[in-house]
Amino acid sequence: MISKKILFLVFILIFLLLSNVSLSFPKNFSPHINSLNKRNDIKVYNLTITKKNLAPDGFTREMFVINNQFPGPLIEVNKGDTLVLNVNNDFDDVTTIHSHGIFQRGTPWYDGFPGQTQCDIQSKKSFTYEFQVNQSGTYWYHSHSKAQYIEGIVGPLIAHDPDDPYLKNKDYDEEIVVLIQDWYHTDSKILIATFLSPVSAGNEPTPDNGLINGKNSYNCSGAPAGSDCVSDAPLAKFTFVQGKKYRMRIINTSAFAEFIFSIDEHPMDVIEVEGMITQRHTIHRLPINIAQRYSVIVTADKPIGKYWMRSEMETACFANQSDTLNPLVKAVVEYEGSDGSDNPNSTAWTDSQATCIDLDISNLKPYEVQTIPDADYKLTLNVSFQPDDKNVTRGYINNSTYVLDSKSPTLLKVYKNITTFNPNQNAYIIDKDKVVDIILFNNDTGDHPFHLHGHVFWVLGIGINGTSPDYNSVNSKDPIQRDTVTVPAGGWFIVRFVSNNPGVWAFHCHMEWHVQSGLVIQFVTQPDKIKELKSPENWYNLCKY
Ligand SMILES: *[C@@H]1O[C@H](CO)[C@@H](O)[C@H](O)[C@H]1NC(C)=O
Ligand SMILES: *[C@@H]1O[C@H](CO)[C@@H](O)[C@H](O)[C@H]1NC(C)=O
Ligand SMILES: *[C@@H]1O[C@H](CO)[C@@H](O)[C@H](O)[C@H]1NC(C)=O
Ligand SMILES: *[C@@H]1O[C@H](CO)[C@@H](O)[C@H](O)[C@H]1NC(C)=O
Ligand SMILES: *[C@@H]1O[C@H](CO)[C@@H](O)[C@H](O)[C@H]1NC(C)=O
Ligand SMILES: *[C@@H]1O[C@H](CO)[C@@H](O)[C@H](O)[C@H]1NC(C)=O
Ligand SMILES: *[C@@H]1O[C@H](CO)[C@@H](O)[C@H](O)[C@H]1NC(C)=O
Ligand SMILES: *[C@@H]1O[C@H](CO)[C@@H](O)[C@H](O)[C@H]1NC(C)=O
Ligand SMILES: *[C@@H]1O[C@H](CO)[C@@H](O)[C@H](O)[C@H]1NC(C)=O
Ligand SMILES: *[C@@H]1O[C@H](CO)[C@@H](O)[C@H](O)[C@H]1NC(C)=O
Ligand SMILES: *[C@@H]1O[C@H](CO)[C@@H](O)[C@H](O)[C@H]1NC(C)=O
Ligand SMILES: *[C@@H]1O[C@H](CO)[C@@H](O)[C@H](O)[C@H]1NC(C)=O
Ligand SMILES: [Cu+2]
Repeated sequence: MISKKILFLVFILIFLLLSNVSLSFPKNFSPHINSLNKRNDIKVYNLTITKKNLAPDGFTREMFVINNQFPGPLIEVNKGDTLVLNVNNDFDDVTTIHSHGIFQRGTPWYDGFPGQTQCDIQSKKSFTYEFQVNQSGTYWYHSHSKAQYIEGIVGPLIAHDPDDPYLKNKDYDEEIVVLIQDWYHTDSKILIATFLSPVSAGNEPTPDNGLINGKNSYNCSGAPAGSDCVSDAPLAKFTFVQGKKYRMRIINTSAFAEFIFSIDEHPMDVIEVEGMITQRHTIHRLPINIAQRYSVIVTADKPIGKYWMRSEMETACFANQSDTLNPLVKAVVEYEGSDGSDNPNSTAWTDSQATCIDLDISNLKPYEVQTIPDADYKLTLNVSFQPDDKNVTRGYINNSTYVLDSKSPTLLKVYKNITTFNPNQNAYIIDKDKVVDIILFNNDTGDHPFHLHGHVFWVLGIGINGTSPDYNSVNSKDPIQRDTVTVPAGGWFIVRFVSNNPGVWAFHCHMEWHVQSGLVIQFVTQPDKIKELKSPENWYNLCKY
């Protein structure tokens, strides 16, 4: 007879395996794809934000950590779950948290955009964001205040779908999250002050380095004298088991730099673009702009050994080049069973890739056929950079540069029945349930990754400098849907979204420097319906300080 004690232990073990409790996950981010059976659960995360001296790449600087971690903890939900984020602001400035790509349907006050959807979370105060996630895919969360996300207030947010066709078909065994970003050694307050002064002439600060999952090495001979800097800091490491298939969820959390991502000698099959499952599409090198996300399936079918993971910064897109920047960010993919401490000697893919533009979306097809509605409202937006009356170069949309009004969020104004806004709020009211096309022209010599809050849009077409948009040649049959799209220098795009989510939704360039310089608009959608939604007490209390 088996003793009750053993039965109990076996029960505990099974419970631990099935539940979300992690016994030990030594790797950076290991999503739990085997805990999908619970539906409509409530997932609670405490995010305590503090400042700390850390050296992600060997160069020590003051930065932010969440729960003492950088990047912040992996947040995981299943489609249908309610996510509760208890944010504790434990440092000396205001903050906010935005869940990037999450629709916030019915909870527009939890979108986390200061001056648009909420008042700031004051220093030493807490705030709880609580919303249902009815979507699946690869997302991230970050501060939407100042330039805090590029200094550490950032982390991955994965929404699993038990019915994901690639999961059901056992096309992958495990998941790996890869966060790619650029990295600055100077405090963002100093960088912003310089950028928003006549001295910069609009040239953005050039990153000092790039990171993969918060790690890289740096050649300290490039650091200012007296810096606390150690060369050859350890790189991020990913372990592959030969024969296994991995879903790699790649998230670009850069402030400025675009990257091309690849793993030596391993092709990748794209299967997801920002929540939309696509048909398999094999590539070798993946361009991924700021705030964009892709899932790719990588098969560990090569000889046991070590291979470079490469994330190449596209410095050609930078206004200023840097002598000390090593644009090739590397991490190590190590097959279990490979020996020695030597570096990989693998060979890089050499496929050419046009620079400073998105992955060619004409090769990506939705997994499921969609019906694309016709547009009944077309909005033309012109992007430009111009010196203002103080000779500071700022970003303009239709000749108006956005000015943050953090004390009086637009959503709060809507609840006060105010629907006329200062022109510098760049507010566009969309009254009815409408299908909206944004035709955006870029009159600037740089490319810009534009992100729409609260929605995904169909990308009907993207054109480079010298071409003009033409409804006869764009794809309104089977385009992909995403929430971040890059307009090439001198080029244009047309995106289409269904405006049926009452709220205040930012549409902005995701380059942090350009948010600071005003390349932002906001859609106020269905103000009457907003007022039918009962905004919570804790949200009002944020404005009482
Ligand atoms: C979050 O913090 C609260 C209060 O400090 C604590 O009671 C709770 O257990 C924490 N929850 C998680 C999931 O860490
Ligand atoms: C999520 O989906 C369920 C079922 O379709 C629906 O009842 C609920 O209102 C949705 N919630 C949100 C936030 O979209
Ligand atoms: C404005 O700034 C630019 C770039 O720094 C400079 O070349 C130009 O002379 C300035 N113009 C005025 C009117 O100050
Ligand atoms: C860009 O380069 C110019 C010329 O080298 C330099 O004067 C300027 O300070 C640099 N700007 C930034 C933002 O690094
Ligand atoms: C670091 O940079 C210095 C100066 O450019 C160079 O001489 C040295 O070889 C570099 N070290 C490494 C390990 O790349
Ligand atoms: C991430 O986006 C930045 C900014 O557009 C870009 O420079 C960088 O190359 C991108 N990273 C990857 C891996 O594509
Ligand atoms: C890397 O080195 C190993 C061991 O020296 C060798 O067997 C392998 O062929 C090398 N791989 C490449 C791509 O050069
Ligand atoms: C935007 O730019 C396009 C092309 O440069 C021009 O035809 C159009 O009139 C401009 N629209 C606005 C609103 O400025
Ligand atoms: C933009 O605004 C400025 C200042 O109000 C004005 O001088 C200029 O003509 C405007 N440009 C366009 C293209 O409307
Ligand atoms: C807004 O207007 C509605 C009806 O038009 C009214 O019932 C409500 O009291 C007003 N709210 C405020 C804050 O003025
Ligand atoms: C586009 O840029 C050119 C050159 O900088 C400028 O003359 C023109 O007014 C700009 N047009 C718009 C619509 O901003
Ligand atoms: C577009 O191309 C034309 C012609 O080559 C060039 O003069 C112009 O500067 C380019 N515009 C931008 C914004 O890159
Ligand atoms: Cu931009």
